[in-house]
Amino acid sequence: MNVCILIPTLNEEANIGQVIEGFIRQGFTNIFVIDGRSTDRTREIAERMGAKVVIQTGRGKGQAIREAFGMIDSDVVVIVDGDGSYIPDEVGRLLEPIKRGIADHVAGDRLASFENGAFTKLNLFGNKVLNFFFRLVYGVDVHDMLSGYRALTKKVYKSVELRKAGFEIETELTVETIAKGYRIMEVPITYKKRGGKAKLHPLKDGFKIAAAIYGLLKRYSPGRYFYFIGSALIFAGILMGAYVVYEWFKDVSHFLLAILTALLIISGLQVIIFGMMSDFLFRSNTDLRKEIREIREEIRWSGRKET
Ligand SMILES: Nc1nc2c(ncn2[C@@H]2O[C@H](COP(=O)(O)OP(=O)(O)OP(=O)(O)O)[C@@H](O)[C@H]2O)c(=O)[nH]1
Ligand SMILES: [Mg+2]
Repeated sequence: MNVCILIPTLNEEANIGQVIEGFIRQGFTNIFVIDGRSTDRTREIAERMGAKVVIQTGRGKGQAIREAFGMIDSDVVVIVDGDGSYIPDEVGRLLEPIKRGIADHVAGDRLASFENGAFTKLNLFGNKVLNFFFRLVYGVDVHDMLSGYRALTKKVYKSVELRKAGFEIETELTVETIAKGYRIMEVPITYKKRGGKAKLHPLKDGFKIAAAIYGLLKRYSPGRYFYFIGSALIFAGILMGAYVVYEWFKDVSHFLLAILTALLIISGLQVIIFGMMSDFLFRSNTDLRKEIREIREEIRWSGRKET
């Protein structure tokens, strides 16, 4: 099983050397640095240490990862931040479930360990809220979906469809994995304080990630995407209706509010029905795509036997 260590970097001269060195010490020689046009010595240091260094053509961590996936061909890719916050010695924890064939995508869970003190209070809170939100809307049990330390098998990293350019990339990787029916698993890892300067803006990127979590739900379950919107409309309608009825008992009539109540509940129901229909269409479409994938694999294997 050959493994490529993929490191996205943007001005990480303070950390990149020790990160690469750590992986080399573990016996990994295939190290791929995808750089976002750093203006410091990042690329020079990485090249000197024997890493393959490529400058990304676009912008953002997401675009960098997507581009790198197209250039890599090893059995497994390990993605790790170049900021020194993850420990190279712990890479075995990520690879173990893949070696044993029980997972296709393994993410390092920073929140499971007692040594997650490197989080700022805001980042820890934000991470917990976003993970809670993810579990709520997807109904899938993940605890650190924004982790920057993860291992993916070739079938996963070659089939995920990535469109997000920035820090929503981890969300998209998680959603694409479960939407395509691959097995994701979390293992506890340590999280250290990063050296150098953070590139992530907690509030701006936090809101973008929250929006991505909801927006990407369409790819996993379009039904759910509409059920939540429909339920919110109906909930608002019920609250308003309760107020209208309460006032009516006091001999006050709210005509316009009563109409609005009806509108909210009816449109909520319609959105839910729309969700049911899209779920139905999506399911048959997913089954079809799965069938096509299986047939394609079959053809590929029988082709191999003949040659
Ligand atoms: N190629 C590339 N790498 C990037 C870009 N932005 C950030 N990175 C790298 O992506 C990794 C994660 O970025 P960080 O700023 O550490 O983000 P974070 O780990 O989510 O946030 P912190 O907790 O503040 O460290 C680091 O190795 C960055 O150098 C980019 O635009 N292009
Ligand atoms: Mg970091």
